[in-house]
Amino acid sequence: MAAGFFTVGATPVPVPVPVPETADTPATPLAGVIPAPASARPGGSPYRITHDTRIQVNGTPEVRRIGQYLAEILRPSTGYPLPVTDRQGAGIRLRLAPGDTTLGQEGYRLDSGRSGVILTARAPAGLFHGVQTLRQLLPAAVEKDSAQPGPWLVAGGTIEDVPRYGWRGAMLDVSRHFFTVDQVKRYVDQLALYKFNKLHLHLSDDQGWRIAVDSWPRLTTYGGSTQVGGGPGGFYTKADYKEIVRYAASRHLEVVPEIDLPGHTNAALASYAELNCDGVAPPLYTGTEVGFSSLCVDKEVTYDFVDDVVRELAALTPGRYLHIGGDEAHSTSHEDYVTFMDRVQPIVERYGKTVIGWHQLTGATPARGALAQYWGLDSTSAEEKARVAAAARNGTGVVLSPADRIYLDMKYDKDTPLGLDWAGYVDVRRSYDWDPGDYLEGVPAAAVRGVEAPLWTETIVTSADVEYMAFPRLPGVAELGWSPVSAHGWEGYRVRLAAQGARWEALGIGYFRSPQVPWGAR
Ligand code: NGO
Repeated sequence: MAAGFFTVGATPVPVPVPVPETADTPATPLAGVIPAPASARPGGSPYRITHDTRIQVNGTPEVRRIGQYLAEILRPSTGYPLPVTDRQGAGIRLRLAPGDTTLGQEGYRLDSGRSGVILTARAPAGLFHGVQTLRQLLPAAVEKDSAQPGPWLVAGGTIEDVPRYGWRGAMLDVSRHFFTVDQVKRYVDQLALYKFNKLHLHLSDDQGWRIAVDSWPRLTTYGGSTQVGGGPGGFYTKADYKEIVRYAASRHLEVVPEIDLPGHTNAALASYAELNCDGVAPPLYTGTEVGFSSLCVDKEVTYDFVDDVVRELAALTPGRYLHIGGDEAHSTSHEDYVTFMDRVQPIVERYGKTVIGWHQLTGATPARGALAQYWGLDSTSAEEKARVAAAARNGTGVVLSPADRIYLDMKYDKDTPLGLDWAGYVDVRRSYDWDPGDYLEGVPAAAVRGVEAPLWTETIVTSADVEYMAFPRLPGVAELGWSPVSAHGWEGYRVRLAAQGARWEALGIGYFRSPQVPWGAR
């Protein structure tokens, strides 16, 4: 190990305390960002962004786009022109080094010193994540949309950073309450700040069908016409959906669409009578009970329907995965559930996608290469956990979303005005302080693909609601997904988290001022 090099979180854990900003002290030490970098070697002079700073990109259109994205963040608050150029010179440089295999597809290196900041990555996603680090190294005021005094100093030294897991997801339930394209984009921008790379959209449920399917138009025109509490609902046209996918991709997030099957399907059953075993369409549903609906497993039309939906959705999905739900099929017998999953998973594969389902899928026969999203809790039965572990040993990948840890719709405490509490209260420490690597007994470490924080929206209506539940828990999930286990430590984390508060205020993100976090004065 080179002199002065320290691995974040090596015992004893260095606690990166944000230092007060003075004319020549950078706002944030290199290891002060969230998620904690894999390694940081502070040293040398800081870099000062000035009126003369250029953002130098190395020619490819993707790198130029990332340079422009960075410039758009920095220009309003610094008031500097920050041209994006391929001319050499001092400043911020973004460079691709495709041969640098140590950085993987998402890693990056940041070198900062008196003459500039150089971000190096093997692939554009790495540069994008490096930009998020650079952004967090600057004072929180950099996020404001009007000119601020500065100074704009980036601590000197080197960060080398690669993610622990390839799946760092967030799920938004747009069925229980509908969220517009702009609302989804706002959340995407917040996810990008913490290096998330998957946006899972829960596009259908009992209360609403939210994605246009040309061959079954009533799914949206009727099935999308309401939501929990009876509001007008809504749905995405294919153009809307493509715009979400495009925007997410511009922030290096892959959209994972979910059609929840065979339960959670009242909106579809209400739209098409023939999908019901008795041929009678139920009314639209605006309550919050679960487990009462099921597609008719014995009817051929069910599989024609699933085929059409999957075909059209797969065609809108550049990403690899298609989520088929599979949770709480309480109105489907076990035998029917297995039959249904045996027929539906090959449909997903036929349209070139890989299956992901809630972990109940492991009670059927997961397709080869499928992923199971675990949403149990400490009190989940040993038998159910063992089923997931057995599937994992058999090749099924696991994405961890334990409800009593990272369900963002769980209340923080008894006074939280929004959210549910069926999995108990989930305070900030509880959501952060666990290790995905050894969470589920009997699951081989290599089977764990990462973590995902679902936000179910029975009680969540506005973007302000989303943000109040996501912040401050969301960055902790990002750290669980990105940072090495050696970087994990609540005492250091809560200090770094506190420093994010000013950034959220600058971004207009309302958050829960958890008493567990030493927030600064407002
Ligand atoms: C459960 C249920 C959802 C609820 C959510 C509320 C899963 C996978 N199925 O999670 O329908 O909205 O809890 O927390």
